[in-house]
Amino acid sequence: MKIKTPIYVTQPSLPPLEEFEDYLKQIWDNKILTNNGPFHRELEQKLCEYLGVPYISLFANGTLALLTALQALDISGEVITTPFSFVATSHAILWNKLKVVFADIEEETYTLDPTKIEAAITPDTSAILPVHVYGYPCRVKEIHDIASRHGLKVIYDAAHTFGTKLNGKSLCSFGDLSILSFHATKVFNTFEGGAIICHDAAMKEHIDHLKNFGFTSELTVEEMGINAKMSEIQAAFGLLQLKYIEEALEKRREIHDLYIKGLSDISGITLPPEPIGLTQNYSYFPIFINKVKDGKTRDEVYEELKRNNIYGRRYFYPLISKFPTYHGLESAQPGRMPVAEKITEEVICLPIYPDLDSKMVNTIIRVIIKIFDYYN
Ligand code: T4K
Repeated sequence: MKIKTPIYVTQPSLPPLEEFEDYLKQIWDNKILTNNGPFHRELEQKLCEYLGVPYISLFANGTLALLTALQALDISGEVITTPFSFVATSHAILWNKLKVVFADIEEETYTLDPTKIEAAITPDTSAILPVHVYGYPCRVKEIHDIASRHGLKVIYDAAHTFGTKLNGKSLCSFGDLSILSFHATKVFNTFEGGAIICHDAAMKEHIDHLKNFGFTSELTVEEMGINAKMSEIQAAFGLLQLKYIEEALEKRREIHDLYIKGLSDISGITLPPEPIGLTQNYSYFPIFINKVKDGKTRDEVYEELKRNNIYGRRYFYPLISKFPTYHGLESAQPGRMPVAEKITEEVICLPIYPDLDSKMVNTIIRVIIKIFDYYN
C-alpha cells in the first residue's frame, strides 16, 4: 500500500502542450503581449458566456482583483469578513487601509453566519466581504437583505466557485461584485490570474481603468489605478483551458464520489455537505475529524497521511484572525468565533484533481481506513 511518489492536495490541469504552441505562434506573430490584447478580449467574452455573467474584467491574480474591487466601490471604514479563508481575503481589506471586522461562520457551509454579520455592523461599516469557501454558497439571500437594510456593499470572494451554480445561477454572479482566482491550484487556471464580475457596463469600464493605472485615454489619468492586467499569454492559456473544463469537472466529480463512497462509514469523519440546489465544481474535498467521535485528532490523521506520502492541506488553519497581523483586533480575540475555531481544528482537504486516478484515490481511502483502524 506504500505510495511511492508524494500525492499533493492538488495539481494543475494542463492542456496538451502542442495545442498551446498555436497560441504562442499567434502572439509571436502579432507582438501583442498585454494591455487588452485580442486573447484578453476573447477570454472575457468566452468567460461571460461560460459562466453566464454579464461583465467580467480579467486580472493578473485574484488578490489584485480583491484589492481593486474594494477600490472600485470606494469602500471606507469597516468591512465585515470571515476568518475561515485564505489570508488574501482580509489582507485585501488591510491593504486598502480599511478596518477588518471578523464574524463567525456557520457549521453547515463554513461561510459567514448572517446573524453574526448583522451583530457586527456599526455606523462605520460600509461593506461585507463573504467567501464561498470550497465553492459552497454563502447565504446569499440573507446577506443581500442585510446589506439592503443597512446600505452596505457586498463583495463576494468567489475564488473557489468557478463553474458552480446555485439553483441554476452562477455562484459568482451575486453581490455588487464577485472576484475569482485562476491560480495554478484552482479548478480553472491561467498559471496566475483572476477576475472581477460586475453587473453593468459603467462599472466594468471603471474597473478596467483602475487595473490600468487609471488611464481613461492616451492623455488622461482620472483616478489612482494600479497595474493589475492579465497578460496575453495567460489569456491564451485560459482560452485553451476552457476547451477542457467540462472534462476536468467531470473527473473531479468522479473522485469526489469515490471518496464519499469509501469514507462514509467512518464515524470519526464528517464528509463535506451536499448543499441543496448547488451544482458543485469539486474544487476541494474537505473532511472534518472529530476527536470525540473516534479518539483521533485532526493533526494525528494529517501527520499519518504525510507519513504515507499523502499531502492533504489544513485549509484553512490557522484562522486568519490568529495571524500576528490581526492580533490587535477586538473581533480576533479568542472565543469570539467558536464555530470557526472548531472547524479550523477539524479540517483536512484531501487530494483532488483531474489527473488523480481512481486507483490512487482508492489507495488513499484504504490508508485512511487503516488510520482509523476501521475494520478492527
Ligand atoms: N481568496 C481565496 C478564498 C483564496 O483561496 C485565494 C487563493 C485568494 C483569494 C487569492 O487568489 P490568488 O491571488 O492566489 O489568485 C494556495 C494558492 O497559492 C492560493 O492561490 C489559494 N487561494 C490557496 C487556497 O492555496 P498554498 O500556499 O496552499 O499553495 P502551494 O504552493 O502550497 O500549493 C498547494 C499544492 O499545490 C502544492 O503542495 C503542490 C500543488 N501545486 C502548486 C503550485 C503553485 C502544483 O502542483 N503546482 C503549482 O504550480 O496557497
